[in-house]
Amino acid sequence: VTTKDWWKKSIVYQIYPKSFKDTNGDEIGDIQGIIEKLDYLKTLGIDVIWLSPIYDSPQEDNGYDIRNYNTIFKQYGTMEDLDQLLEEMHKRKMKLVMDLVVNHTSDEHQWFVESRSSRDNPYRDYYIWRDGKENGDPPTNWGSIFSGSAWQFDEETNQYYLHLFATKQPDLNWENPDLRTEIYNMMNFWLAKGIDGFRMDVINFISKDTSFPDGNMEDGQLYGDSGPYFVNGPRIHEFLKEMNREVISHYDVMTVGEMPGASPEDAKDYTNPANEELDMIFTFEHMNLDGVNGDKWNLKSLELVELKENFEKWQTSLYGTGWNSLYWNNHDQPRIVSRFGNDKEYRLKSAKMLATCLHMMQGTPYIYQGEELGMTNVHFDSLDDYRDIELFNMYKEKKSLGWSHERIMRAIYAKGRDNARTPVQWDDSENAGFTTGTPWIRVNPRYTEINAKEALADQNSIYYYYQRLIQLRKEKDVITTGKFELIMRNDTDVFAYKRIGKNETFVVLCNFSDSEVELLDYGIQSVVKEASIVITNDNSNKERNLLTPYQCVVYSI
Ligand code: TEU
Ligand code: CA
Repeated sequence: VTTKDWWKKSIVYQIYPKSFKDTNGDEIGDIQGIIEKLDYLKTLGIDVIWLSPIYDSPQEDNGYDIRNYNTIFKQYGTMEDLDQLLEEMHKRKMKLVMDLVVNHTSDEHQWFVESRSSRDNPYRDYYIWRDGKENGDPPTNWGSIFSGSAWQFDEETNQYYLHLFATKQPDLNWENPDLRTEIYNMMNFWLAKGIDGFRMDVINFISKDTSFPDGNMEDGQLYGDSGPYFVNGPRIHEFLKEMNREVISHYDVMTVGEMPGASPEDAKDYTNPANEELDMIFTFEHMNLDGVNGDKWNLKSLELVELKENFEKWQTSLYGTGWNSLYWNNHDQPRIVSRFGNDKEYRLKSAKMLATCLHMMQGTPYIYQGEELGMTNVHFDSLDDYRDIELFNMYKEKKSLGWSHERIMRAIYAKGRDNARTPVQWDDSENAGFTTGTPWIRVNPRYTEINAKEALADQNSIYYYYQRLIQLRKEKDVITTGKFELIMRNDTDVFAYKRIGKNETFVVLCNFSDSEVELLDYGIQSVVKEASIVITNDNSNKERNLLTPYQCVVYSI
C-alpha cells in the first residue's frame, strides 16, 4: 500500500442524499443535512464518502437523470453548500467521492434538447439515433433495464433514440470524440474543486456495438438478449484508458466503476494498475444469486455454498493484480439483514455476522447509509407508498406476463430498491428525526426500535460493532494484504475462510443459519483451540467447537 493507494485502507460510506437528513422541512434530504452528520460518520471511522448524484435533475430516477452536470439540484442546496461540505470533510480528514453518471443524461439536458430538435443539429450525434425497422418496429429488439423497449420513437425527427434505462434517460454516444471531450472537461471541473474521486455509474455500458444487432430471443421473454452488444462493449477499455490519461491520472483520486455483468476476468483487466483504467469495480455476481437467471424479481433462495464460491473466485482472481470492492448494500439493493440475515429475532446478531463476513475480506468495504444501524426492508401494503420508477414499470410488465398482484408484491418486498431508500432513522421522534415535514417516501415503521440515537446509547449496538471492524482494518495488515483461503467449502450453514498474512493468520467463521452448528467435523477445533479471539458477536459462547445461531468469530493464529 503506497500513499497513492490510500483507498486500499479506506472504508467508504455511501450517502443517498434524498433520504439522508432534511434540515429545512421540505421533505427531502439536503447537503446541510450531510454536514450536520459528519461527526457521526467520523466517529464511526469513515474516511471516504461516496455521494449519490446531487446535480440538477428532474428526479425521474432520483438524480441518476442529470439535467446539468455543473450545477446542484436546488432542493439539495447550492454550490456554496457543496464547497462547504468539501471543506468540512477535508478539515476532518475525510474524502469525497462523487457519482459520475455518463452512460446517459436526462432528456432535459441541453445536449438532448438540441439533439432531438433536428437531424442536422451539431448535438444530434451526442446521442444514439437510429431509423426503425422497415415495418416501423424499433431498430433492435432490446428491452430497457426499466422495462419496455430500449428505444423511444421521437416524432420530431422520425427516429428512435436508445435508452437502456428510463425513457427520460437517453444514452450518450461515446463514439463521438466531442462528447468525450465535454465529459472529460466536466470531470476536470469537479476535480479542480478538490473532490477525491468518482463512482462511475454503469460505466461498462458506455461502448455499444454500433451495428446494433437484435438479441437472442428466449421462450417467454418479451425482448432479446442485448447484453452482448453493450456490456463490456468493443471500445470500453479504449475509452477508460483515454479517460484515465486525459483526466484521472492528473490527480490523486480513487475510482470505482459500477459494472453489472463484469466477471472476475473482466475485473482484472479493469483494475490492474498496469492497465491504467480504474482502481476497482462493483461486481453484481453475489447480488444475483437469489434471483432466477438474472431476473432479480423471480425470487429464489440463496444457496450459501454458491455465495462462498463466488466470493472465493473474486478474492483469489484479483489477489495481487487488481482490487475488490466489498459491499452488501447500496441504494439499488434490499437491506442485507433482511436478505441474507434475520431481521426478526436475530437482527443484531445477524447484522454483525454479515458485517464481519464481508469486512474481513480483501478489498475496500462500502457501507450504505443505515446499514450501520441494521436498518431493515420495508413492507408497504399499498403500491402508492412506493416511489421507484423501476418498480412501477416492472409491475406493469410482470402483470402483462401474467404474474399475480401477490407475486409481484412479494418480489417488491424482497427486492424493491425503495427498501434502501426509506429515510435514515435518526431517533424515535416523528418521522424518525429525518424531517419536520412529510417525508418524500414513508419512514420504515420500525424506526421507534431501530435508530441512531438508540444505537449510540448502546455499547452493544451494530453501530459500535462496525466501528470496531473499521478500527481492526486500520490496525491489522492481514486484512488488507493477507491471502484468502476458503475452508469448510461444502458446509451449507457456515461461511468460513482464512486470511493468511506474513505474521498473522485470521480464521473467520460465520454462521448464516438460525441453528447451532458443531464445528468438530472440519478439524477447525484444533486450529482455534489456543487462538485468541479478534472479534465475535457472541461473547457468551465459550464453546470453541460450536457456533450459536448467526454467530461469527474471528481468531488470530
Ligand atoms: O444502476 C445500474 C443497474 O443496472 C442496476 O443497479 C439497476 O438499478 C437495478 O438494480 C436493476 O434491477 C445504476 C444506479 O445505481 C441506479 O440507481 C440507476 O437507476 C441506474 O444506474 C441508471 O442510472
Ligand atoms: Ca431539505
